[in-house]
Amino acid sequence: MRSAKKLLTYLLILVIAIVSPVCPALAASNEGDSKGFDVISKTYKFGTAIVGPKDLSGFNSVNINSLKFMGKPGHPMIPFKSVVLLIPKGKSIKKVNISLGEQKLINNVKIKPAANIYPTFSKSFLTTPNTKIYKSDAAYPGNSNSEPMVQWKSAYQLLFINLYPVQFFPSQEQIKVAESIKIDISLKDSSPTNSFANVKPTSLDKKAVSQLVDNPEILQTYDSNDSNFFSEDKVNQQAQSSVLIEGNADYVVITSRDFVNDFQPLVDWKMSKGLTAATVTVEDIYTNYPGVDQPEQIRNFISDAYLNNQSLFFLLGGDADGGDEGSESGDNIVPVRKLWGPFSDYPSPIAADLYYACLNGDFDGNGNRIYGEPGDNPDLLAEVYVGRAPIDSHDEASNFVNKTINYEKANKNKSAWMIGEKLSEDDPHCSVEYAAIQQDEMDPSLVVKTLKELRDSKISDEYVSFYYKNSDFFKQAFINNALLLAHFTKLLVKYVPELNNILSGNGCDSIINQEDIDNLLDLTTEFHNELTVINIPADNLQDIEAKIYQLQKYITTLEGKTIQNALEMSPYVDQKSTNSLADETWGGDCKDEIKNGSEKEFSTKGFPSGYTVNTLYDRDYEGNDWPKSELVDNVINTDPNLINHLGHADITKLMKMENGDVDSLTNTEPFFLYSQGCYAGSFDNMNTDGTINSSDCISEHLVTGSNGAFATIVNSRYGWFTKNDTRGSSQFFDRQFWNSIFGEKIYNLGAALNYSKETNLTYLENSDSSNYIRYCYYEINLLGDPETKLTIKEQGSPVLRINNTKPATNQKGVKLDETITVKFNKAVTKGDNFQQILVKNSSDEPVATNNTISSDTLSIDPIELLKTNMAYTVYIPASAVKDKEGNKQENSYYLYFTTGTNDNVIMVDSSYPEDGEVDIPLKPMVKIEFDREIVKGKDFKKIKLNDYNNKSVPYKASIKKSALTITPKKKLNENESYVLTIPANAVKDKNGASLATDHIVTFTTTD
Ligand SMILES: [Ca+2]
Ligand SMILES: [Ca+2]
Ligand SMILES: [Ca+2]
Ligand SMILES: [Ca+2]
Repeated sequence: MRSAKKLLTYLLILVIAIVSPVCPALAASNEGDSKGFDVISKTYKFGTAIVGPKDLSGFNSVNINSLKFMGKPGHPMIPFKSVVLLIPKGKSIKKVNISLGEQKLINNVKIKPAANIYPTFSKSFLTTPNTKIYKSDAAYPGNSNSEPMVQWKSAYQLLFINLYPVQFFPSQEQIKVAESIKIDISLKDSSPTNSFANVKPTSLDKKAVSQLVDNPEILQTYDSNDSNFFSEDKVNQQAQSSVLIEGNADYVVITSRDFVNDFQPLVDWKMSKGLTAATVTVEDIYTNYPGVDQPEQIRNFISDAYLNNQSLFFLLGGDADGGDEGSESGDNIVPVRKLWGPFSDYPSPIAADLYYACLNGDFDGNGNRIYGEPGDNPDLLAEVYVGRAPIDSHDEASNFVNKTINYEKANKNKSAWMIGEKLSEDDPHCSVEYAAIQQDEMDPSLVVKTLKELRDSKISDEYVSFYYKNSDFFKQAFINNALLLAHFTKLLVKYVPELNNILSGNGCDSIINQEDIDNLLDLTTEFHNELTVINIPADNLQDIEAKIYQLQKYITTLEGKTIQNALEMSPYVDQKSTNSLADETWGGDCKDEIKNGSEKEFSTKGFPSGYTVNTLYDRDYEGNDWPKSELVDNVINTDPNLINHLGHADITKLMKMENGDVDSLTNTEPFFLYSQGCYAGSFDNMNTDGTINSSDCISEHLVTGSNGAFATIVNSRYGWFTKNDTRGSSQFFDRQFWNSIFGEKIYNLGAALNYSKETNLTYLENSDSSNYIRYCYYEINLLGDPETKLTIKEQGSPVLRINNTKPATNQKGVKLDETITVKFNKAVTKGDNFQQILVKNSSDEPVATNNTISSDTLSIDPIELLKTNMAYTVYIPASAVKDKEGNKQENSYYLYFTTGTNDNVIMVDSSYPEDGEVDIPLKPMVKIEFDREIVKGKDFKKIKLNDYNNKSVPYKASIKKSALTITPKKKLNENESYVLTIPANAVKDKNGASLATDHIVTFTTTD
């Protein structure tokens, strides 16, 4: 049936021109100012709201450039501006005032709802709009801003607030769009309520905060020279002590007495890398630190070490399941704090080591012993970096330690694998089919009515919306012409049995044979015949006929291919959308955003070019279900470096492997895994039904086994995806994690994990049930060493990049005779696009240049002088040059500079005679006019006037203001060529500037 539907779909395509909707992105402007430290005022100006075309149900998307979307399933997708502001040191917020700029009313807009979000565990269904909201007269979201949320990161105080420039009036189908929103924050002096107010932030903190906030200029208020602050500079650092550690300890292992020796090699290794390190036992912590329970005692120790030992990396050395529950769990060695789970359908509290990284407050503001409720105002900005070695035995500990050390030592940069599974099946009830079945029994007017109703009631019909979104032609021909749709549907009904005959009908994709091809050709012919008797406008009919003809030609090439292959190679299908055809949701689509980078809603930098990224996707695999052996034999056992996965999982199942499969892996070099799968990181062994699983979760097997992974970042509970979209909450965290690595070059696993969360914090509104984000925020844990750095192309063969340029980018006052030099980080040779290197001025005129390479330097030498006061752009394509391994640069490079005034170089304004001029009188008064007043230069006497035989002709030279006059002392010969050479330094201006080059004029006298 699936294949039959695919073929139906395919038939639909034959009359459809796939045209991607064009949505011009308009720039949003954002101007802000900061007025001292008593008030922070910022005005955010928004770009034009782009209202997309109506879909089947009459819904529109509303986009404003660079804004994100509120994504509550079934609620209107409202663009929002996330604002994060740094509050100056020593201040607190008195009042936040929001004022809206001019509002513009746009009619006939019905904002589409955000898609449902599902665990990467279950089936998914189409989203239904929230009827209460969509029937309401009230504006949505109503407020123009979210509840302000204050968070602390070390000493820094940050305000999070979201602004809503768009208000939607569902019953009127109108939106009001504010062109700007002003935010005024009045501040007051205050003594800090933050326990870490006097910590001197580390460079990583500073970097993280500067990435988050809109007003990084305030960072300086935290750069104090106060000698009480701890210094990052260890030389000047006051040695301090916490209760359990003397002096500094960048890196701390927390484990039980039994395992201290097992972690010692790791501690030694870290120290050999130059870190200070220590091991602390939970037994000592429980004896020495207060707390309502053990997790709180451990956290109090971490705070103490953070404050007094400058500790940043904490490895929790022990498993944390319920204690002696099953064969693999011993004692609860380093217990975990379980945080509030937002969903009544998924009630389990969430195992969250975040609790040990975010050290402000106690995660239980309301004191009810339920931790991490929104009302507890939990700390969500981390002070320290935490990972867990979930070990229960000496063997497990030594496996973990050895793999971690081996990875760090190996320092190899190898391949990455993107692993994607099929996430969601088709909803079997397709409304087109439904309409088709219905309409056979109805009279035509009823058919039209039914179809219209279907059109209006189904927001996202499986096939129709796809075509509607992608084809203007379809929209016109079918949507606006329900009768035609009815005819077409009737045809489909007629052909369904036949299609089922053609295909095996067993639900699997099938091979197309010659008989199928004959049948398909008959079908298209018949279809054509029937279309010609329907009243279709001539233009449309022509279009359809052309497509049928193309299709028939194409059909003849299909023998031996599968339906899926046929779709994939179809010239009619926008290949990027192919996978939506079957309306399945593919993990691979999400993984591609990480592999290639994405600008969807926010920016994710993909893998650098030159880094080998392979894919194993159900989407692309024949039969759409790659077998486990493919993963084990061809991925893991080939020793990959990185694996990034999205697919169904549970506590003992991941990437189609079970615990036993993991235990028998034979890879000799451990890898890093990031997975969005459900429960695969449930290291507390909690099952979906709340019971404690007797065996450890599969990620524990990966990191504590002798092979497998050295670290994983995984969910302790459900991962979340959306149907037919890549806006799943887990995906946002996954993207930001890799952006941390590739975009921000934060390589420590613990730091990259923190970054991935903190950059998503704007999606979490304090007052609101933006629960999927909160859920992910809590459940994503690092089972691995937080200090370990991922090895990404920095060692061995660094990525080819430009180290510096001369002039530097945006340099002003550049000399007119400047040779542009571009220095790379290694020797280069000409690449494929060396000829495409381009210099042009702001009038878009190209500048002719001589381009040469010498070792690591590319020289771009303009043949003529550059113009004065002119902006220039130098474009160096990514593959203009290559290194000796053939790697090109990651990105094309643009260099901008502006030439100076004539200050640097004297220019010739006019010259008599001009170079090459003939018929010059025999007693000429040669006159060179410059662009400024000149005086004699050091080579004034070297001005030469030579005749044809290179014999010098005596002359008299004089300067008057900006003119140099040269008069031969005797009459020149008739019809003879002369060369006048004015050396570059013959004249100068008052500042000593000279000509860029010798000015040479050749002229010929008259007969
Ligand atoms: Ca904090
Ligand atoms: Ca265990
Ligand atoms: Ca609470
Ligand atoms: Ca466990």
